[in-house]
Amino acid sequence: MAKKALIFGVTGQDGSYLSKFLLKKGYVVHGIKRRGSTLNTERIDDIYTDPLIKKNNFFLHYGDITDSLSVNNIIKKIQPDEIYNLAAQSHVAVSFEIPEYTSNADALGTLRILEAISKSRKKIKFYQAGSSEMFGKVQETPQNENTPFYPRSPYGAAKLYSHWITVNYRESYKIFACNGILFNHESPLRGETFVTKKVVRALCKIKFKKQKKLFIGNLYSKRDWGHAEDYVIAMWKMLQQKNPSDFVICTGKQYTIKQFINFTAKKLGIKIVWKGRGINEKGFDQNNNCVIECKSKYFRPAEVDSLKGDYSKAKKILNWRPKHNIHSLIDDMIKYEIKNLNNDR
Ligand code: NAP
Ligand code: F7E
Repeated sequence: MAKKALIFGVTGQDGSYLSKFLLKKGYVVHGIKRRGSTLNTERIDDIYTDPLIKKNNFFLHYGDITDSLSVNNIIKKIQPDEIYNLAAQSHVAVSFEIPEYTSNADALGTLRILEAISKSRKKIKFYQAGSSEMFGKVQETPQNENTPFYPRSPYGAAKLYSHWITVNYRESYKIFACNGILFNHESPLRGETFVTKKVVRALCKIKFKKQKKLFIGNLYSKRDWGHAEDYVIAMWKMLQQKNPSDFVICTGKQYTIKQFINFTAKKLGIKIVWKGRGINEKGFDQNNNCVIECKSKYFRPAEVDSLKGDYSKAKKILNWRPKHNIHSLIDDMIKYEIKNLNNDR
């Protein structure tokens, strides 16, 4: 019989890539979506069909990770073999604005799922979407599974709770539960307010004269950026092992935001000349138009300055390695933006 997967956060970037990957593997996939006043299924519209019209192996249910009743009822009803908890208020800067909600969803949400699994008669495997933001003010470089955590935001602190409660339920109730400690991963489907998508989108629009300027924050933080398509494979692999464990998933390479902008601009044939310092640093194009400007509103109360991971454990045990590098990632994102340039999004 086909395996059943239940995905919390199915409408997000990773939910979309993971659903497509699992469907290709022959899974029946159930996803939880939230009710919104506008449609939020854009990333999965290509795989969803209304079962009243045409049946396939992909089903959607309303639910919310902050609502214990819906979490319990759905798990009881679906009886999945595997649960992937990708649901979260995932924006670090926004977590400073709505810290209580972020903690409810990103910390207690995980507890709600684990509690339902622990009460289930069926053995359900569990994947928790942990984050390199838990390393925050990094205690060593590169970061691996043994690096001490030091979160720098309500988001990072909430994810840290989820990490340890997952370990605790694994040890207390023998649940097959894994923490993926994933570093930044991007794609054409990345949310529009994350820095990579914001940069690629703005520079494509600037190139085709649909936008004049990109307003940006800290140009000097460093990130280890991978492609979501590669990272969802690692999530699945973790749940196929003999024993549950926690894994760092990353590329092992890091770049500044400024380098990311320069790479993207170069690919688009825009030559950026940087002038000024600090908040007054600006980027000018070949016609001396100011196309990039720093704004204090995009800086955070506390920054994670530098992230660079070590995926040796995943390579050894999961036989996982990233296929994409920063250039194939940017190429993929540019291709998508240019194709959709005329869509009024
Ligand atoms: P994303 O695009 O922001 O997707 C988040 C998903 O969670 C969306 O489907 C969202 O639904 C859903 N969600 C938010 N609050 C919810 C709630 N209260 N109840 C139910 N669903 C809720 O994030 P992503 O980039 O795919 O990341 C997936 C997971 O990995 C997240 O937990 C994120 O924190 C974590 N993570 C991401 C990265 C990364 O670089 N992408 C790295 C490490 C860890 P709506 O569509 O309705 O908003
Ligand atoms: O910021 C700087 C910003 O918002 C990256 C989430 O998926 O990855 C993501 O969190 C860096 C930061 O991602 C802007 O200050 C400059 O240093 O794209 P981001 P993030 O905060 O690293 C981790 C692993 C997750 O788990 C999270 O869920 O870029 N930056 N200027 C900017 N960032 C944004 N968003 N917007 C700017 O204008």
